[in-house]
Amino acid sequence: MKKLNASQPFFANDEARSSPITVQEAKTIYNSPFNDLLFQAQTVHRAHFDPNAVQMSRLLSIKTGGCAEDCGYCSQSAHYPTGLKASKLMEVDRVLTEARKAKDAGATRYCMGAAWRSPKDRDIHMLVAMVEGVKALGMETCMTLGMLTQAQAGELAKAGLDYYNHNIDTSERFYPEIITTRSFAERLDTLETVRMAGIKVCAGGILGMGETVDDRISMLLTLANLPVPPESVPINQLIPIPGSKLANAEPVDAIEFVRTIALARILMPTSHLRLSAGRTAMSDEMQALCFFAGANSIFVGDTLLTTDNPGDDHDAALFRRLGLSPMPLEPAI
Ligand code: SAM
Ligand code: DTB
Ligand code: SF4
Repeated sequence: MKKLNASQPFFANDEARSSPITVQEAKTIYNSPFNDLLFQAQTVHRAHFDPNAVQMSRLLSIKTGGCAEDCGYCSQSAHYPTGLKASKLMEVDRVLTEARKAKDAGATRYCMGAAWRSPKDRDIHMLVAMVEGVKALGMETCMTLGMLTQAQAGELAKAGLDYYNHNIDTSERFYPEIITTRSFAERLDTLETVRMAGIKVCAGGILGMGETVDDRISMLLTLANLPVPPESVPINQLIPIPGSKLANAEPVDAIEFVRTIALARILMPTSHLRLSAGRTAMSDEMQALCFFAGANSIFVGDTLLTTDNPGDDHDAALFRRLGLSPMPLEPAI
């Protein structure tokens, strides 16, 4: 077993490395002394990113609630009495008005989410118009719409969609305890469809659903060992939704959360790692540790899809306290 040694950084996706990283190797990294783990993660982080720059994305729910899937964590599943009102697909103009506000507030990526198992072909022309409109504002575009066919992914790619978010959420083992209306394998199929269409992949998961540490490690290994690791990896802390299956899930331990972020950074050195849902429940100190462990992206603004987010004032104060600055958009080549 490879021993973690702070003076010999362990770069999982090193060019020199030909074999995928093993479960045992990942466990060794995860379980190393906290200071060694964080030093290692920060070392990897600095080799690839400006350590004080944080990418800022903004979310909008373009179609809310009434979803056919039974995801146990979600406010939008029709299977649970969460009290959320369902709505139709939002008009393109309204989406663009909201995107403009997000850009003015400093966001560089606009992420549009729909509570669907998969989009209907008849909706694609509106989705295409949204992507084109947001791109024309000079922002990166991201969508999360459920499963896609090859043809749908192709249309969205042609419109200029930069990223597609599709989370694997947890380990393959634990997945059926959280969602029964679709499989882990279907999730991976959609990720492949998106990749083949030439869209960048955003895929991550949720901590705090009752999974074990081994499940978290397994989830990260699945992501890191994809043929090409996701360019963007959102790590969400469960926001417990009253009425949902996971309303009373045991909260994840903060140190374990930070360890998971550090392992994700070490396993996926060049991916943007997003400290996603759940920041309202985190202290500034915990968020600071997450940034030190290699998180370098957040959702900004006072709402996520259907739940609260810290908001611009709080985040501006946090950035000031930590000396962080917004990551500029890379110029398109
Ligand atoms: N319907 C699409 C799908 O499931 O792929 C897109 C929207 S869905 C809300 C996007 C992701 O948000 C989920 O995969 C899950 O990881 C995350 N999410 C949803 N509800 C959450 C909650 N209550 N707490 C934390 N993360 C959540
Ligand atoms: C992701 O991993 N987190 C975002 C985004 N991808 C689409 C969604 C978080 C949703 C939090 C619960 C809500 O607001 O409904
Ligand atoms: Fe539907 Fe997505 Fe929520 Fe699952 S996570 S219930 S697919 S909106």
